[in-house]
Amino acid sequence: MGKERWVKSTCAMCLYGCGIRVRVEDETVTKIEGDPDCPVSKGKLCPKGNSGIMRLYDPNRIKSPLKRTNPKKGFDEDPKWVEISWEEAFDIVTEKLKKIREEDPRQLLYAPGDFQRFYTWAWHIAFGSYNMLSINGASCGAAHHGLLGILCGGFADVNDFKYGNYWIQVGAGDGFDSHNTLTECARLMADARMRGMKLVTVDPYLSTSAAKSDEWIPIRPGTDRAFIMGMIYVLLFELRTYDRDFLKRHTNATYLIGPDGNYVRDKVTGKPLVWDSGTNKAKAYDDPSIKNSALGGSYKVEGVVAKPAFQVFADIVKTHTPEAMSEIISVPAETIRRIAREYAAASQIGSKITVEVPISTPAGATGAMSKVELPYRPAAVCYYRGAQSHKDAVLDNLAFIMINLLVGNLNLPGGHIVLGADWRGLLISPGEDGLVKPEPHYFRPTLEFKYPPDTVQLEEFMPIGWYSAAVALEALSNPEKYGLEYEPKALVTVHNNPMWGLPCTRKAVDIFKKLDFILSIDILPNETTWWADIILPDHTYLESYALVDFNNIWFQGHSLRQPVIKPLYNTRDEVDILSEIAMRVGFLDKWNDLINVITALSLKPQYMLKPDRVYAMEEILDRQIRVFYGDSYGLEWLKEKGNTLKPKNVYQPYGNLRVPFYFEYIKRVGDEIREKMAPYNIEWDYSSYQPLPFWRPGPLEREPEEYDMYAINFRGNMMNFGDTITVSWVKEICDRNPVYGGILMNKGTAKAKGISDGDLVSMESREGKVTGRVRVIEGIHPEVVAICTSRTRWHGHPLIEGMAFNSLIPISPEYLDLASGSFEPAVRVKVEKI
Ligand SMILES: Nc1nc2c(c(=O)[nH]1)N[C@H]1C(S)=C(S)[C@@H](COP(=O)(O)OP(=O)(O)OC[C@H]3O[C@@H](n4cnc5c(=O)[nH]c(N)nc54)[C@H](O)[C@@H]3O)O[C@H]1N2
Ligand SMILES: Nc1nc2c(c(=O)[nH]1)N[C@H]1C(S)=C(S)[C@@H](COP(=O)(O)OP(=O)(O)OC[C@H]3O[C@@H](n4cnc5c(=O)[nH]c(N)nc54)[C@H](O)[C@@H]3O)O[C@H]1N2
Ligand code: SF4
Ligand SMILES: [Mo]
Repeated sequence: MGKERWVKSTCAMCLYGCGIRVRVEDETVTKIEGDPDCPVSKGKLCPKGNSGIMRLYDPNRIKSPLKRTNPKKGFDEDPKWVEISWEEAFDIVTEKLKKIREEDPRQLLYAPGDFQRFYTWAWHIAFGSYNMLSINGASCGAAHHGLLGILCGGFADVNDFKYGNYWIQVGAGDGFDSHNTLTECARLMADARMRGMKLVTVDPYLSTSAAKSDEWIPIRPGTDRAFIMGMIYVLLFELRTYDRDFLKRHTNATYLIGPDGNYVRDKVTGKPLVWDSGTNKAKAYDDPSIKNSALGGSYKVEGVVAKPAFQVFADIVKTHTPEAMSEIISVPAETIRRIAREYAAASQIGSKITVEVPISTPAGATGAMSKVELPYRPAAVCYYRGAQSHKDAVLDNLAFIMINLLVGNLNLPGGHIVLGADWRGLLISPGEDGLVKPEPHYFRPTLEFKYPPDTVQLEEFMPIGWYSAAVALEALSNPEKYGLEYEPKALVTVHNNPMWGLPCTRKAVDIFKKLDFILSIDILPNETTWWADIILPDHTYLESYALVDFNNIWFQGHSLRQPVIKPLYNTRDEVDILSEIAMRVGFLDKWNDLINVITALSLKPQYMLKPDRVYAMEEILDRQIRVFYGDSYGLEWLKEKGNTLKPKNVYQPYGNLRVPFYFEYIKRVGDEIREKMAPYNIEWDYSSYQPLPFWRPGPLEREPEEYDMYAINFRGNMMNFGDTITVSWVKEICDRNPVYGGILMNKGTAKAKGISDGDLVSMESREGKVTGRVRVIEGIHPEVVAICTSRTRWHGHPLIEGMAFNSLIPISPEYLDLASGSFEPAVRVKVEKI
C-alpha cells in the first residue's frame, strides 16, 4: 500500500451536502466515508454518496473540450466529437456569444442546475438575459417554494422528526427515498419510528416510505388535494377540532372578508377589521380592547355583509364531504374519516412542551442551547413533489398549508417545519396588516410586468410564479400569442440536462433544433450534450471547491467541498469557465458584481471582487469565508475543519407576526396582473390566484377514456434525478431491484390486460408513445403505472437504458398553472402488449 491520506470534503452526489472524508492512496481515491464531525452525515452516507468514486473514475467522463463536427443534429445523428484545446473552445464560444449579446442578449437561453453554487443560476442575468430553460424547481416547487415564501418567508419544509408522533406522508420520500437530505432524514426517521411515531403514506405506488409505514393509502394521481379537503371537512364539521387560539392569534383567520373577497378595512386607518363578539363590534385586527375575535358568523360592517376568513373557508369546505372526495381519490370515505380522527387526536391541540432550542443570533447559530416552553403539536402532514407538483399546484399547496395550520403546528415541536433555502434561513420581516412580508421569490427579485415580455418563460406575467421552462415550452411554441418579439439563438447549459428533464420532449427538440449554438458545461455525456456544439468539461466534485449551505434542516453554517486529488483530465472548474467566458465576451464586471451580492461579499466591501479580474474559485471562497467568519479565518482554516455547522432554532421564528390563513396577497396579486394584462388581450388563465383551496377537476380527469391508466414516475434512494444511474455501482444495484426495472403494473390490471411480467409493451398518451418492459407487482394502484426516474433516461451514456418518459407529457395551457408555472407531470396513457 502506498502513501495514504484522508481529506475532508462535502458530497455532491445529490443536491444536498453531507460531510465526507475521502481516503487517497497513491493519488487514487479508494474510499469515501461520512465525516463523523459533520452533524448532518454523522459519519454515514447514503448509497449515492458511497458510490462517488465511480463518478470520478467513470471512463465516459468528458476529458477535454469537445467540438461537434457533424453539423446535423438529432438523436440518430452522431455528433462526431473531436477534442480541441481550451483556447480554441473559448474562441468559438466567445465569437458566438459576443455576437448574440451585441445583437440582442435575450437571444440567450440558459439552463443551470448546480444547487451547491447557486450564483451560477444568475450568470445569464449578467449576460443580459433572464431566459430560463432549466426545469429545476418548476417541476417540483413552482408553487411550493413561492407559497412557503408567501406563508412565512420559507422555501422548503419537512415534519419535525424529533417530537412528532403522527406523520402523514403524501407524495414525498422524506426519510426513505428523496426530498430532504437522505442520510440525515433516514437516521432521524428510523429514530422516530423506534420511538413509536406512527407513519401513514399516501402514494399511488408502494414507495419505500409506504412499505415502511403503518398504513399505505393508494390514491389516484393528482387528486391529493381532494383527500386533504375531505380531511378538513371532518376536522371542521364532524370533529370540530382545530386550534382556535393559534388561528386567532397567529393568522388572519379572523379578518373580515367582504363580498369582493378583500379584507373589510377601517375607513379611517385602513386596517383590516375583525368582529369582536365580546363587545359585538368590528375592530381593527390589532385593537387591544378585543375580547373575543370571531372565527365564524356573518356581520354587517362598513355597509357590507362580511365574514371572518375562517367562515369563508368553512363555506367552501361544506361541499367537500368525505363521500364526495372518496369518488375522486378512489379511497373509501371511512379511511378519510379515520385518518382525520387520528390526526386530530394526535395533534394534542392546547398542549405544551418544554424543549431545548439552539440560541441563534442574526449572525447565525451560536451552538449554545436554552430551554423554552412551546405549544406541542406532534402531528403533521409532509408533502412534496408527488402531492402538489400538478396542474393546480397553487390550490394543492394551499390545501396542504391549511391542513397543517388548522391544528396550529407551524414550526412547533412535533409539527410542520418550514425552512429557508440557504445561510439566510427564513426571510422573515414585517409585512402589511400584521402579517409576515410575503417573499414569493427567495432567490431573486420579482420581474415587473412588461409587454412585450423579455423572457421566454413569461416571468413578467407571473408575479408569484417560478421561472418555469414548462411555460417557456408553451411560449416558444406560440410566440405571437404571447408577444415574444425575438427568437432564441443560443443555449448554455451548466450542470443541467434539459433535454431529459423538460416535459414534452417533442417541444424541447423543436427548440433545440432551431438554435444556432449550444454550449454544455458538464462532466458526462447525456441527452442534452448530444445536441451541443461545444462541451466544456467541468471537474467532478472530488476535484473542485464549493462552500455548501443549501437547505439544511437543523443546522446553520457551511460545509466545504475541496479537491481531494488533482483533476484527472483536462477539465476546468465550472465557475472558472463561466468567469472566463464573461471576461472574453465582455460582461465580467456585471458577473463579478452579481457574485458579490449573491455570495454576500458585498457585506464587507474590502472582500468584494473587482470588476476587471477573473477570480478563481479558491479566491472567491476564501473571501466568502472571511466575510462570514472573520478576517483571520479563510479557506485554509475551513479545509482542516470541514464544516461550521451548528444547530439552529426552527421553532416559532415568526414571533408576533401573523401568517396568512386567507391568502389575500395571492388574490390581490392576481387582480393586479389581470388588470395590467387586460389591454393586451393575451389569452391567459387567472383562475388559480385564489386565497383559499378547493377541489376542481384537472386535465387528468378530462382525458379521453381510451387512455385508461395514469403514468407517474418516482425517485428511488439510489437516484439523484436520473443522474446517478450512470454510476456503475448504482447501476449494478438497480439492475437487481425489480422496482427500478421497468414499467410497474398492478397484478390484477396486468392479468386483465393479458400482460405478464417482462412483457414488452407500448405506453401511449395524447402526446407521445414509448416502449418498455412491464414488471408486475402488487404494490401499486390498479389504475397506475409507475417508472423509476432511472428508467426515464434514454440516451447519451452507455449505462443508460430506459424510455423517454417525458415525451408522454403534453404541454399546453390546459396542463399548465399560469400563476405558478407548474405543469401536470402525471399523464393518462394506454398500455398495450407488443
Ligand atoms: N435521493 C434523492 N433525493 C432528492 C432528489 C433525488 O433525485 N434523489 N431530488 C431532489 C429534488 S430536485 C426534488 S424535486 C425532491 C423530490 O422529492 P419527492 O417529492 O420526495 O420525490 P418524488 O419521487 O418525485 O415523489 C415522491 C412520491 O410521490 C409519488 N407520487 C407521484 N405522483 C403522485 C400523486 O399524484 N400523488 C401522490 N400522493 N403521490 C404521488 C411517487 O410515487 C413518489 O413515491 O427530492 C430532492 N431530493
Ligand atoms: N422524467 C423525469 N423528469 C424530471 C424529473 C423526474 O423525476 N423524472 N424530475 C424533475 C425535477 S423535480 C428536477 S429538479 C429536474 C432535474 O433536472 P436536472 O438537474 O437536469 O437533472 P440531473 O439529472 O441532475 O442533470 C444534471 C446533469 O448535470 C451533470 N452533472 C453532474 N455532476 C456535475 C458536475 O459536477 N458538474 C457539471 N457541470 N455537471 C454535472 C450530469 O451530467 C447530469 O446529467 O428534472 C425534472 N425532470
Ligand atoms: S444524501 Fe446526498 S449529499 Fe448526502 S451522502 Fe447521499 S448523495 Fe451525498
Ligand atoms: Mo426538483
